Amino acid sequence: MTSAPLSLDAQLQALRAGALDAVEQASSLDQLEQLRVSYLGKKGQLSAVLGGMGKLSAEERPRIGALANDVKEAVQAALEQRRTSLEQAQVQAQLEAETLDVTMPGPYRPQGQLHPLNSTLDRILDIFVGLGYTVAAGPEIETDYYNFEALNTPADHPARDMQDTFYLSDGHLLRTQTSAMQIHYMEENEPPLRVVLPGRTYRRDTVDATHSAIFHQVEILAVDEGLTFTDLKGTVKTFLEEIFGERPIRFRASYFPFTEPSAEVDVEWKGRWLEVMGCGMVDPNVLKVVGYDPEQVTGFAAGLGLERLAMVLHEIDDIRRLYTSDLRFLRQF
Ligand code: 2NM
Repeated sequence: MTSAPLSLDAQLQALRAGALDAVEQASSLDQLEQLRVSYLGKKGQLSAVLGGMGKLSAEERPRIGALANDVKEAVQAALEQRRTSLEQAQVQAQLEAETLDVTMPGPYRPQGQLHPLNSTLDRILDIFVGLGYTVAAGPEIETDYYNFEALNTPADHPARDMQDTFYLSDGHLLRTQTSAMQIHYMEENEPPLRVVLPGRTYRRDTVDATHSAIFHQVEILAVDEGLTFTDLKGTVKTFLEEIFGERPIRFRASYFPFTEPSAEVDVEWKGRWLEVMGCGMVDPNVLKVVGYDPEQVTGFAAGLGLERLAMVLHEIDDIRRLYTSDLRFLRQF
């Protein structure tokens, strides 16, 4: 027994039922698009069924045509409805996945702070910049000329001793004082000048609580017509008041190869005199060496050890703490 071919009527009804069912089951927009192509596309199932319309009688054709249209519209409507609900579900899922809990604690970002040497240096530089000084820098590897000879330090001076200075095999050395930079600066600049030069310095010291082979100095230099020791004293006093507050200071006669006269400056601190800097009028020999005329200009200079000042200000008892990067220590500042 052969089953009679289904009438177009029945085929359209079956197509509609199948399509509506499949659309209802579709679980993604991709799948839905595949269904649309499969049912309503140019080469889809509805077109295939309608291919048989040519054989229909003239009375049947409008009815089947109207039915085909109904089916098409029903499938289209179902596709549209399903698309809307799938899209809404997708948005809903996305919203849930991206929910932001505004009550959640933020990520922990550890807060760093300046190293005490840097914060101390910043304070010093700010003071001198406020007085009209320019900040400058220079090389750490020097020649004997810039580190000693130009600074009026004679060949037999103890500071030149191999015991005190790091010499490189090619005859260069690691600067033992930032003053070497002043010579470069004066060579490259004409008076009047006011400059503050911070930097790392090197000495062959045995390391202990108050000595380090690598340390830092800050020096100032002013060269102009008519500068006197009084100008130097005023500058030093102003600086120390900014750093330590208003308290007694005293100048003690001293000696440096590159200044004459020279003095050391003490501050009264916790009931005792504390030596904090050296200073003096730049020796005429130094001015001559850089091509200045000591009859025309005079200069004053002063220098201090950065570690020592930071240690006094922060009550640090051992210079090595400044270099060992122990966070338990550094977090205190
Ligand atoms: C000090 C103390 C006294 C100084 C002198 C010079 C130069 F280059 F102008 F001669 N620069 N720095 C100087 C003078 C430094 O530090 C304790």
